[in-house]
Amino acid sequence: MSLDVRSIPDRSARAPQEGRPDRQEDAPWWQSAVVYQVYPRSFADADGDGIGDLRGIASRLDYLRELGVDVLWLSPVYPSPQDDNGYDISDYQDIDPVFGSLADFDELLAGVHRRGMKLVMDLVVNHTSDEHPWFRDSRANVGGKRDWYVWRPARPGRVPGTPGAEPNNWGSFFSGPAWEFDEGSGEYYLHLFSRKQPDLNWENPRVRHAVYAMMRWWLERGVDGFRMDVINLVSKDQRFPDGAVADGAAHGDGSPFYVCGPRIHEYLQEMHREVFAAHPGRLLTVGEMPGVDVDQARLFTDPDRAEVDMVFQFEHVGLDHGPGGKFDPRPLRLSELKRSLGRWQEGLATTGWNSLYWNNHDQPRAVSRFGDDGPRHRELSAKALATVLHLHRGTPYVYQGEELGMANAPFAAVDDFRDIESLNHYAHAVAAGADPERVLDGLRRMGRDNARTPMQWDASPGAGFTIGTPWIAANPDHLRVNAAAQLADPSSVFHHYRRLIALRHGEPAVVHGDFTMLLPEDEHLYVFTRGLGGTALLVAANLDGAPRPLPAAVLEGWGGARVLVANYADRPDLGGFPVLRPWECVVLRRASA
Ligand code: ISL
Repeated sequence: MSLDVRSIPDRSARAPQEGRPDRQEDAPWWQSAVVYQVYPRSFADADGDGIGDLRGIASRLDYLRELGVDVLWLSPVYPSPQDDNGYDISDYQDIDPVFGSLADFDELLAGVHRRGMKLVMDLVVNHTSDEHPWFRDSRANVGGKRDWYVWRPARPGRVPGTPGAEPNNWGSFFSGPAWEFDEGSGEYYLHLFSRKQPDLNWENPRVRHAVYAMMRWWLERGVDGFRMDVINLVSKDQRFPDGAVADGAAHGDGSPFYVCGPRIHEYLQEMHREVFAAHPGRLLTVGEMPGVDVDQARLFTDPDRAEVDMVFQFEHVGLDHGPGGKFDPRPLRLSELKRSLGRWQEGLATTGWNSLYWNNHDQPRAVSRFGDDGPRHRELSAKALATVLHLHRGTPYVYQGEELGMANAPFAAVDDFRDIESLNHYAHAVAAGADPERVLDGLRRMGRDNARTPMQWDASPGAGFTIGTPWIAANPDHLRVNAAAQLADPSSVFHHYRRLIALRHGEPAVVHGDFTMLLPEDEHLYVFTRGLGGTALLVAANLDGAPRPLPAAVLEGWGGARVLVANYADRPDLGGFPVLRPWECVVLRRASA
């Protein structure tokens, strides 16, 4: 039987597991799902204040339905001083007025559910805002809250509050030391991120149970799961030793003492028992886990261990970081990318599950980073990258605007940036003597604000995002690159994503098939097969701007196979054209019966 994505029935009309082999009968729903991440600040602004909001999101749900995604992951919308755009939370059980109200939230959730989709909340519990009442009480040492956070005295023999007197040498992710001095008590508190994001003390069972109670409250309100921010950093080595100091670094690397720390599995199993176990089969849980390796990920996602469904790993988005870190990027070698993603496919093949992503609110735009955002190849390369990712085994995540091939923004000067990570990095690097132009260049290429410019709905002055002044400038390319234009064009990047998502819903081999990487050493071609029972898929992509021949051996046995997806309109099959044109991709299917 051949399968044409255009003939795949609408999801709402489909009996989900019908006709699948036994092995897939009981597969969790999220294995065949596609998640769409919304960064509320930048998605849609209903009230014209220049900042996106919940009513804005609600007004765009039909667009997501048209794209065909199953789940909406909402980045934080809780009350927050917005030091880190909402990843610094001052009240876990309310909505920030800038985004709306709890009533708006309930309406959004109902709208999501009415359309047969689910909604996953961002859970940020490694740290709170320093303006959270828990931290205020902790700092003032009232209400028994002192040990809800991580407080330590100065390094022995040092004068508290003077340079170098921090309890240890750990650096924060956002530049500077990971400890902040508190005049009132003469002690320091730990903050792995900004000084307005103090780390909670997970050693304290009261903290953990307060978090679990809050999670249950959201689940009772109807949300369908959690994306858990840096959840593998919550357990710290209680000795808090100094970390190794790399050449030229101002601070030590504390990560060996808090990445997948001593009690992390115990905590996640406890959370599962206390929160998730009451909702069997209903939720999606994904742990964001910087520094996690594939062996750890298998433990986290082994269903028998009852921790989380899947993790976000960072290996593939770290491959282009240079010796000076993420803001000192180096060219990506395709063979390294394939080695990395291939190892994750293999490592989680029989136990656990992958999440798949190129983009999120912390990463520069994939089409600029791994593709080619110039006029000739932007659409082709966006489609090729999407095809490669979506044909892997795992749950794909689409970040807002990725489905339009949105590109990095042309930031002219440091004043154009808003992100605390970029601004802190600039200030520290320039103060340390770095060339400001070079630092800016790093921010332009790798800065998180590239992902945070307004969603490009149409060609109007506010990009259809706002009628006011956006909090961060819209990319001027919205005149050409926007949803309105792409919805009307069947050959657009948007419709390519729609086809890939439909393919996942209709083709069990995409969801459950095994994975075999071909041509691992090739620096231009990304080629692999998927197989399930008598069905086989061949995915071949040229991730380069020059034509590249496909080795004949790859095509053996694929004569006459049906093309399921392609990004050049005139690609009938591979038989007569074993050369892949610039950024060309193709997915073939053959079935033995
Ligand atoms: O982008 C990064 C800094 O280089 C990452 O290390 C990022 O900080 C890390 O992936 C954790 O991200 C999450 O937690 C942060 C928040 O700023 C990010 O937006 C969030 O995704 C602190 O809550």
